[in-house]
Amino acid sequence: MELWFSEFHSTDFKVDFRIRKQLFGQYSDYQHIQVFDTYEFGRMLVMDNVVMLTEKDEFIYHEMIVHVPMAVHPKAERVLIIGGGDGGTLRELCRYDDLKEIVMVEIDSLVVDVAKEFFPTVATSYDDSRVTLLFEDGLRYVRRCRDMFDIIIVDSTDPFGPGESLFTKEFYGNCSHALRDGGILVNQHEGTFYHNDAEEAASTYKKTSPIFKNTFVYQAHIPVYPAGHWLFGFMSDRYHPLNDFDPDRWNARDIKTDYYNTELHRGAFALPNYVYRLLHEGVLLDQTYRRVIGDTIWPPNEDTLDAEDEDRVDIDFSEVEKNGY
Ligand code: AG3
Repeated sequence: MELWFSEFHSTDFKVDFRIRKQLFGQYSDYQHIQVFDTYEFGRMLVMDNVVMLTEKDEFIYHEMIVHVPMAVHPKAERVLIIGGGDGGTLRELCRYDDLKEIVMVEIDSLVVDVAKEFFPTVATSYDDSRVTLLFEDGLRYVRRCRDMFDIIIVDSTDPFGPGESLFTKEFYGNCSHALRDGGILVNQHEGTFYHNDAEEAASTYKKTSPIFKNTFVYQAHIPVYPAGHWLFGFMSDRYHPLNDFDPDRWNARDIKTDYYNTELHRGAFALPNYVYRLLHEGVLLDQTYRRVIGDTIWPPNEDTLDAEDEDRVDIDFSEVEKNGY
């Protein structure tokens, strides 16, 4: 019998992974955690039915969430990771010899246990002497911090369940206080293609841009995440991700990477027009891609959303057919 795992990227679209074997499945106090051995992507970590990482493509996400801020900050010494229990972000950070301290605040200790047992190439750095690991709620932890970190990296789940509080104004405000002068906050910023992810990406940008002087979004191609395209947020009161970025300084460190490089650093901040529109004007791709199906419009617009069946005959679909919205 063939075994498949499906993740729904929208109500009407899913991806399927063919599975060799389920290696782990358990409810922690916070979420359902599963590990699968897949044919295409190697081992895969799934939380609440959402793919967190696979062995084959995790390098992209972890390199991009770490090396972009590290290549901009001229002298980072203390870094805070919120979430990140699988250890991938920590692994990339530990490659910087001049970091003095890395604090990681993960709410769910089972994620760390599972990563150590099933993902030895990801959870490589828990024994590094610079690391302090705390099992605690990230929001509550940053509330108590003032001027402590040069970089904060929010490596969270999607904004549902345990990750939800890490997408609030309160959390971002507290992060800005927890940063030292010239600090940088980076977060996983959701996707832009499917409705729910796009709404979260737009709302995250809306919440963070009033708090920091520089708020930018950069992108990466991540095959297993929805649409294979994911965003990261870059926020700082002092540093600009391109004007203050020194490629020679980073290249001199001679860190071997499989995705990140200093050319790509620049390119990652160049956003497609529809992404720009989403972030700055809140326009979802769905809105520009309306179409007529039978006697209705999908996705629904104001005319059709509340229309009773008998009213539909009065709706003029020609505009939608012509313009797409
Ligand atoms: N954290 C971001 C996961 C987002 C995935 N979303 C999705 N598949 N819908 C990944 C944790 C890796 N350290």
